[in-house]
Amino acid sequence: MQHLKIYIDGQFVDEPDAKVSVFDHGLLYGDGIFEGIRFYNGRVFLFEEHLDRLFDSAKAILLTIPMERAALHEAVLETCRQNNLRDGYIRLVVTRGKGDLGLNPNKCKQPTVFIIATTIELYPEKCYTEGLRVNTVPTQRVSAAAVSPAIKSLNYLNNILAKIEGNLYGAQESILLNQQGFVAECTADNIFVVKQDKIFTPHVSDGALGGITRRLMFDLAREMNREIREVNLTRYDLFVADELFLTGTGAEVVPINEVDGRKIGSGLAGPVTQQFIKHFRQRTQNSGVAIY
Ligand code: PXG
Repeated sequence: MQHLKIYIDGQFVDEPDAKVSVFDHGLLYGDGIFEGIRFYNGRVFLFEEHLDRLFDSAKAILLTIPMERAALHEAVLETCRQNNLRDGYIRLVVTRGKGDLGLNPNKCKQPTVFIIATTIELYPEKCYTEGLRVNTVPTQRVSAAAVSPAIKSLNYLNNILAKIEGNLYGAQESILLNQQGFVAECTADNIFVVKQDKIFTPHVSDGALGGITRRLMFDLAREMNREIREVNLTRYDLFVADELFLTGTGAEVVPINEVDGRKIGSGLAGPVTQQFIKHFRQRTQNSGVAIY
């Protein structure tokens, strides 16, 4: 099998040779940031939005990305080309770089940049018609006063603990609540509620990442002559929803059919969810930045 070509610090290397130091603070402390980006039909989807968020995450953690935006843009496209891919997933990572065993980032002189482009299939098609079984979990979303959930950092232990708890319940995704008991988001997805033909989603300030797919839902809603309202949501609001769905770069738009043992809808994606899935898929096919 042909190895993937990985971009790392200005070079393309075969996957077995793509290595970072054991002294890299991305590894030692989760000190770094990333983006997960999809490309469809030879075009990088919502590319500028992902770069905007990456630069915002960098600014928030006082990390200087050691490349101009235009060069990073080109490196991402070239990584797709080097692997002859037209549909897949990009992981763009910037770590604090190599330092010593102290956590002080001042010792890290050169951030590490690497880019992986590969194929992905997160959920089987059945999930998009029938939905996922999810659970709320005891691990709370980290508070914005501790580490802002708006930063897409390499520090995912909060989400991973929630995922582990969901796994223990046999759930396909886990929903995290914030410290006030309001719904925040899932481990790698935002959440939406449909009730009596109205659409709701948690505020970003309730502990949700400002998801790029989440933001797209607001645009698609306008196309559909609908409105999405940002509100505080409780578990009760999830239990009595007519429809629930998740959004994320990996998951795309995926219905939920059960939450904490409460059935949602008829067992098939509800009409509003189906409409979002349809409009989302159209967008993926007719927009994006050309790779070739
Ligand atoms: N919340 C969290 C905590 C996330 O990590 C989202 C929401 C959705 O955001 P976007 O911008 O993707 O609509 C994410 C997405 C993956 C993957 O492979 C995705 C994320 C993290 C790790 C893996 O789907 N982030």
